[in-house]
Amino acid sequence: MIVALAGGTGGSKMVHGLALAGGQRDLTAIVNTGDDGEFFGLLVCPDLDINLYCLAGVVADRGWGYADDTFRCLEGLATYGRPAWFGLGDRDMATHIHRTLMMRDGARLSDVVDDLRGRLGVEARVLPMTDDPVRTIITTPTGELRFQEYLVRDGAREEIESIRIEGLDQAAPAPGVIEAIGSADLIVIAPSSPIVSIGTILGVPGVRDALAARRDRVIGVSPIVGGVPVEGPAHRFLRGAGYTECSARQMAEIYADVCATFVIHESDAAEAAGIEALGVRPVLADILMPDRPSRERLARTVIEAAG
Ligand code: FO1
Repeated sequence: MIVALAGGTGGSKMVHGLALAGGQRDLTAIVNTGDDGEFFGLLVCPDLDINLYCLAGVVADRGWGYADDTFRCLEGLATYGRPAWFGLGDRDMATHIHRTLMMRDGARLSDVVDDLRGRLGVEARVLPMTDDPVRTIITTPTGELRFQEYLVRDGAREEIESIRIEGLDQAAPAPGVIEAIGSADLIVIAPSSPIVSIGTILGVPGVRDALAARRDRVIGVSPIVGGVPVEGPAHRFLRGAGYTECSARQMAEIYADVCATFVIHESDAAEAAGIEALGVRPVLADILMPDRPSRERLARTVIEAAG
């Protein structure tokens, strides 16, 4: 069994590649829920949905939301003066309505994800990191923002002063999370943000220790190439969390206690010695995943590198 820790757009590509390389039945994705939020009274879980849609083969080309969706409902809400900056498509909205109704009737988030998984024909196991509400709050010079307000509404424009993950200290790992880590043949840390995606998963009490106990079987993939994030404003999140360096080496340092092997881009070969000095084995590969073949190729490299 391969276990992947993943955030949204970057992480889902790695999860998809692992599914292509090793099959969905042997794959468990443990997914960040710190990006979740309430919109129009509906619970929206972007990273879980991106991974589910990706594994189901229905994700839109832009990497989030449902393929070929329409936005009539959102347009209607805008007509009524409602904020429509978060692109919830009509088909996507059905996911959020179904989830919210199930939870109103007492279901846990992990029950909902398993229900969505089955109905969308996904064979891989997809687990939220926790069933408890966890929300990433960003403080900028102009005030506190919910994660999606900072990222999507405001386009991650401002510098971050601090990052607070509400509810994380009280959260319990979702059923199956610790067991999956404990019994996995291989655990892959996807190239998602080390602060607001993977960092949040590792912050769920018990998860970092469970991973550290399997360190020899953990392999990470760098989300940074040439000092620049492959996707999203990871550099802002790093600075907001107090890191001055944005590099593959810095990523390896953040994961050094939980990860024995770290895959970096070939062009970052000069950072390999610094990574080795941390006690982490560096592996050089083409880690960019613009399309299906490159995702599968990287997944095979990761599986082979872990031995
Ligand atoms: N990302 C955007 O950049 N703009 C959007 O309008 C947007 C809407 C959206 C709706 C549902 C969903 O599941 C994801 C959505 N995302 C959108 C992606 C998402 O906000 C981020 O990529 C993740 O939170 C980061 O992992």
